Amino acid sequence: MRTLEQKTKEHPCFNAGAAHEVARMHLPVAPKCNIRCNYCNRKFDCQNESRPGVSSQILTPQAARDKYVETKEKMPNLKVIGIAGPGDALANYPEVKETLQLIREVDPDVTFCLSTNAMKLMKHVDELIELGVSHFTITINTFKPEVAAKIYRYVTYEGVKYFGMEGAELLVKRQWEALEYLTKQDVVVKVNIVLIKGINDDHIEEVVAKAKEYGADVTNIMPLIPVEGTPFEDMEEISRGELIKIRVKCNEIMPQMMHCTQCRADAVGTLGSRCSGALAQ
Ligand code: CLF
Ligand code: SF4
Repeated sequence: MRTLEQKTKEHPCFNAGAAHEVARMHLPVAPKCNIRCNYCNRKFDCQNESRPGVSSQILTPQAARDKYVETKEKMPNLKVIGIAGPGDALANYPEVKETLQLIREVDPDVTFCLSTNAMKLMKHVDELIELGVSHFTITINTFKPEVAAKIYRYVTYEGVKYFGMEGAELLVKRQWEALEYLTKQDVVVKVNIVLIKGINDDHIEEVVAKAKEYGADVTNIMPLIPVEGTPFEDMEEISRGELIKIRVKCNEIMPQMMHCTQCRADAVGTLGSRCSGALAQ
């Protein structure tokens, strides 16, 4: 059985050195979402952990297990299972739980990685850790509710939709609370930050500093890619050069992921390889 340290060493997102050696497989078992980001078009995958403009076929937990077994036979370097949508993993908790349980039955050692907006993380975190999830990603774009109110149209909590500042305050509070709790557990934690020009680009460094203060292991600044049909469709994109500059600056604060490929919710393979459609093969 590999230790947490070995699993991190052999995780293509958490260790750039493993990006071309070790494969990860996303299982698209989570179609629903419990918030509404202004950069999201729900015809496509969750942008908090994915390349926009592509949609994934949804798998049942059983089909996901079968797909994993089949893929592992062909891809012995497959060491990480990620749940990254296409909606929010925890808005589909029963399916996610069943998927993880079914895969553990056939492979006691594969690394479990999960990405979420954290709205429901506190409710499930202990059980997720018991199920074997060792690597977590939370997307946190700000700590300012007034900024969050510009990014999120609403959040759903206990069946009720909260709009504007009310929803923003709720989400921000729950995200940072979840981060603080998670980093005290024996797991590895990444914070994804979607950089949106004119919205949160003036305090990215502060978000990174706060993530560090809360105990995150790494942050991943991802550029917004505007998607047609969303409120942010006309937003200006940040250039590659500007992104690198911000990442390098933030790297002085805490470790940065520099090699994210903004892959899709059903991506399979190493990060450098063709990041799409592999499930259909
Ligand atoms: Fe998937 Fe994300 Fe786990 Fe990696 S992706 S759930 S941490 S196994 Fe990786 Fe893809 Fe970037 Fe995500 S390259 S979008 S950071
Ligand atoms: Fe879309 Fe992901 Fe935001 Fe949900 S969390 S609204 S799936 S971008």
